[in-house]
Amino acid sequence: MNNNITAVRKDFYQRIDRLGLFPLWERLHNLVPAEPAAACVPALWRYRELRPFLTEAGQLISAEEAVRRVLVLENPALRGQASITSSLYAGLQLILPGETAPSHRHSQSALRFVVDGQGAFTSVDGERTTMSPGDFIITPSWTWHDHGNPAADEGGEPVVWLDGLDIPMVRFFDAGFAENHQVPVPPLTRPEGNSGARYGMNLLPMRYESSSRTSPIFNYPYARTRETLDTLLRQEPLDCWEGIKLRYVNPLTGGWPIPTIAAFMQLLPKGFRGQPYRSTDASVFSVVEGSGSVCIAGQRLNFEPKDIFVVPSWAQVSLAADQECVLFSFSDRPVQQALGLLRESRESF
Ligand code: GTQ
Repeated sequence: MNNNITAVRKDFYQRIDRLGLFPLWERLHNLVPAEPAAACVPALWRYRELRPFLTEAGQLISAEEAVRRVLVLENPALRGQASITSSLYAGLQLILPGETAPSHRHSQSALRFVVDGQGAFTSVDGERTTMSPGDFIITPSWTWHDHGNPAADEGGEPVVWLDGLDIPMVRFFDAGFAENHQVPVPPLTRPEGNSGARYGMNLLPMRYESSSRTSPIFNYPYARTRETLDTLLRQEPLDCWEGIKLRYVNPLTGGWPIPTIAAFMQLLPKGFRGQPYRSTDASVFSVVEGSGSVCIAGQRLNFEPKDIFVVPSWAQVSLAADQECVLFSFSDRPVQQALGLLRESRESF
């Protein structure tokens, strides 16, 4: 290019820069890429490696003082942003016997996926549910919630769960509010199991109408999920990409359990070698049972139970199981679907 033109343009760019302007033509391809250029990268957290640090955090600070004692899983390419993908947050929360994480509420929706230990409980708007490994539990936007654990002499043991929240999404919209309850543990107003009986049995109370966009079930227990996967493994053809994969559902609508977050559970039979696929919804996986590997954009990562890994948007991914594997995952699929942005592609080797 003519040197003079280059210099004249550069001068122009400098003069408009002062007014907070820049020329689109210099950056158009970055702003409107031919395909997703994900900001996040593939990553895996080995539970075996990080568990001792959770234990240490448990000695460092109480749940009461911390409010939420969580080690946040930050995507290596998104350090400082409390994000595991561009739109989602994930963290591992520890609650020790006898502890209380005081009640608060916020615009952000949360899911809890129980990873280690059992018997802790979470309360949502006056109803409590007890946690077991593999349970998928929801805290809807703007509902009061506290967490607790029975004292050691009442059988309490350390419990760890994976928190998944739409924190980056709500931050993107600058739409977040939060407040603390006046008391750490507000009184219970319904018996345990009430919402499961009301909404979780393929039946609904007459004249029930909800204004919430979130599923009225707040614990989807693992025992039932596991049994369903097992039955379908014996009765259904395997999907070549995903094995047996089910999505958690809001029984009122047939839609997603949380307006901003989809959640899934899948079973890969021993020896499964999945075909490659890609999707615009980046996914966070928590390994429930079995060991295997995931190949993400040509990079193979081996996983064991309780490990967590992340698959970026539009990265080619394939799953392989050495033993029978059960994988939980979540993504921002409901939002992409609502906006007409979701794109998927299934490939074969
Ligand atoms: O349990 O309410 O990991 O408010 C981050 C923010 C958990 C919670 C997190 C939260 C919570």
